Amino acid sequence: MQTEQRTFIAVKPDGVKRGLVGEIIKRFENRGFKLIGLKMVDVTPEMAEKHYGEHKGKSFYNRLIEYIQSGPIVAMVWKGYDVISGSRQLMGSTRPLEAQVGTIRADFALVKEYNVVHGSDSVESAEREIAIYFDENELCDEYDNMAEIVIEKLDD
Ligand code: DAT
Ligand code: MG
Repeated sequence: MQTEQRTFIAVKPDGVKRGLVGEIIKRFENRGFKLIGLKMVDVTPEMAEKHYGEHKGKSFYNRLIEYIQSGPIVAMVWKGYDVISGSRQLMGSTRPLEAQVGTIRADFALVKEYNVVHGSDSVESAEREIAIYFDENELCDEYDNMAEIVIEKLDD
């Protein structure tokens, strides 16, 4: 069953440096998802540790925390039907060489350490991650866009 959700998406520092922000946003827009929050952020150590808390203790944790602070990210909130799994599908597998061609990670990345984009993996992590980067009053949901049209079609 399709449900309306919100998710946290970030263009990671490598994606920003490589000029992939527009390309990534375009793919989410094309899919029919609705952009409700957007900003550039220099991630602080506190934000990085909150964001990746689930990976604390793993061998790659320190590098991951460093990497997410290695330049600004573009932090976004997207809304839509099944946007959490839909955005994971658009992003592709964590390991770019295992991702399907046509996904962001397969098309623009080679290694998991620099895989260009982040997306929440569950409703709980989405709400937790949104709260790290946005105040609720920074989210703009009061406008009609393509996502509304897609949702109407689903209801037919
Ligand atoms: P995803 O970003 O697909 O949700 P994840 O949550 O398992 O993947 O991991 C977060 C990020 O950490 C991932 O995008 C890249 C990095 N990462 C994951 N597993 C790794 C590993 N074994 N070695 C190095 N970096 C890793
Ligand atoms: Mg993850």
